[in-house]
Amino acid sequence: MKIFRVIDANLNRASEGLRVIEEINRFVYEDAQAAKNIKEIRHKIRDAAKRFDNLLFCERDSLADKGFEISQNQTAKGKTDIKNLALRNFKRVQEALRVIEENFKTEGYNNLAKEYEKYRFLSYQLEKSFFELNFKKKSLPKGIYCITGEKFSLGRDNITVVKEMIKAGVEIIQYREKEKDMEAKYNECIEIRKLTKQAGTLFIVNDNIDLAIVTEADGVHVGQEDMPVKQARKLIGNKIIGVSTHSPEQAQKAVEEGADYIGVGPIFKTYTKKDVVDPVGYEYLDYVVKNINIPFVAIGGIKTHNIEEVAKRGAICFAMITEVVGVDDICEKIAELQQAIKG
Ligand code: TZP
Ligand code: MG
Repeated sequence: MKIFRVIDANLNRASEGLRVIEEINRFVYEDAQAAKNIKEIRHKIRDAAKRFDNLLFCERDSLADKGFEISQNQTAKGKTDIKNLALRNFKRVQEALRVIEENFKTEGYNNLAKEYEKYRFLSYQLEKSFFELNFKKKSLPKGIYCITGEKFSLGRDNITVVKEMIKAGVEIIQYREKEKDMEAKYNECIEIRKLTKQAGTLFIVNDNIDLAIVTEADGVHVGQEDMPVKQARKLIGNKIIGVSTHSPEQAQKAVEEGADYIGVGPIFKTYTKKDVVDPVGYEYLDYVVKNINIPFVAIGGIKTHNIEEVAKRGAICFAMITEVVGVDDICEKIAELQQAIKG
């Protein structure tokens, strides 16, 4: 039956397409879970028609395929990139599954047709998450971006302070700790990762990319003296990379190199950070609002009394250390700041 020749060709097409996507997930994005998901559907697609294996083989006559030359010509055309390669292969898989489904239907194999329809819908979902995960621009949450600073925390440790921040409902917390050794930082980050995961709060590690990776943080924040974004990206893959910037040139460079967001500041004088550059004032903030098209967070000396003005100039995310960690009631302070942002 000729339909088995069609089905055979399209089973091969679907599995090959999936294999290409599987390898992209595995070797390019090093996303073991996504690769596993693709592998599972690839096997299911094969197994569902297993009882027809003999028929499928008998009908196969690849060298006599009249379409071979056409597809060879198409393959020869131009170069592509990973995004395109993945997209083309998802489409290829979906088309092949549709063909299998329709052909089984014409012969009355309705349950099988339904099964392949299910795989086609699954592949739409996998396509969506692939592109969301690997190509969607990441955004910063609106509102308060909390940063730890144990020595300003009125004797409380970082974990206690983080718990208060989470209780107050902040959506992003950065672990910044300049005094402790790696082991102490690692232990704190593991605990903070657990707490932030439970709460659905983004967790960013300052400076140490290795620490961000091993503690499964959502991302890293690097300064101008730290590892450049391009190299950091190679290590941290698809996770968030934020970069501190103090000038239009640094902002442009961060965008070109693929940062997910930039820190803009210090807007005001701050005594919290050692070797801090002079305040950049509103001039640089205004430049970023007008010219930079990735998310940014304003930082440096932001307090209840000046946050409204920073917001009026176009900032929607505000990072603070002392204003938050240095008060008795962190929840009350966050509520006060959130109110002040609204003006
Ligand atoms: N980067 C620029 S200013 C700054 C950092 C980490 C310190 C911000 O601390 P504070 O207490 O909110 O001024
Ligand atoms: Mg740094």
